[in-house]
Amino acid sequence: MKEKLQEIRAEALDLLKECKDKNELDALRVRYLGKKGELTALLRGMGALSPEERPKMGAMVNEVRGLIEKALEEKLHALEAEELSRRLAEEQLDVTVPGVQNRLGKKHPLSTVLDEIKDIFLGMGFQIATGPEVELDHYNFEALNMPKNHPARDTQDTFYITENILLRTQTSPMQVRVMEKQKPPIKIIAPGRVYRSDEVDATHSPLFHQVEGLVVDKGIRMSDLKGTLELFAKRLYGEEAVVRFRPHHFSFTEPSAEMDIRCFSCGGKGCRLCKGEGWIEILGAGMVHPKVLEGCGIDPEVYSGFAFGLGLERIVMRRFNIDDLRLFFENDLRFLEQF
Ligand code: 2NM
Repeated sequence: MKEKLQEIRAEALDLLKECKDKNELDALRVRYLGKKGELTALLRGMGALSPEERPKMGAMVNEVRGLIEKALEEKLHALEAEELSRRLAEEQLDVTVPGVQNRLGKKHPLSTVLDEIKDIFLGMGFQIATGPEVELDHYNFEALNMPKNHPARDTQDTFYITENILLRTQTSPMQVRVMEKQKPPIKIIAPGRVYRSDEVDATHSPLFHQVEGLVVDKGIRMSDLKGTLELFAKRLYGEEAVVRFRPHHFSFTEPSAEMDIRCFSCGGKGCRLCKGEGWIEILGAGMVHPKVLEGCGIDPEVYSGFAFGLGLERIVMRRFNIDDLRLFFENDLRFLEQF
């Protein structure tokens, strides 16, 4: 029996040395230490021994069991260490290899100036309203005091989708939507894309951008319009900017005006930029027509307001000396990278 025990011990330790993975290791554990394992079988056979020999033999079996357990444990650690270093070698990362360089994009010049304009009005307490580019005739024309057959409609070269659905020709429909939903005080700008069926050339595009503004409250007067828009011009063009207002006509405002700034290129003497005028038109504006307020559910006897609208492209073209509006929409990197 002693010999058998030594045999098992030698064999188990030999096999353990050869063992290559955890599965083999588990199989060995079962074979030697399991319930039906070889050591257990040996213990069962102890009934045949004399009472004096039994404890000695028991102690020897337990010693061998301990040895095998210890060897199993060590082998397990060795296998795990081997596995770890194999994976570390396999998954090695060279953190010094340079990364893939992504080319950094640039802000579109229209966005640069639009963001400036938004910041100026946000700073004056305006909120920004945006809405659909596909509009109902009602919002684009009817509610702005331009009923069907109104002559002002002809000047807008509208893209119609159906008789009553169109691409907005201005962002004022957004202001009508706000007036219908919200009680005064209202103080918003509506920036966004607008569409007109123009022939494309250096100064015309079927898609361009407007920023319109609207202020409605009790006691809003023409002087509020003038003060707000002059402040806007000074923020956009610098404190030295000089503005003037000329009478004009829009169906949705009464009275109406256009605001010019003194030419920043020639100082008012007349040059190529201002076409000899000495002044450059910046925006249109006026006191919101009582019919427009009324149509939106705002009592013109209680409230009054002013509104204005400007074309973004023309302002950006003058700012950066861009002579062809088509450049904004062609996505030519040679153009876009200059800003
Ligand atoms: C302009 C010029 C003058 C304008 C009017 C309105 C509204 F909705 F309140 F009636 N929104 N925008 C307006 C007024 C737009 O663009 C040159």
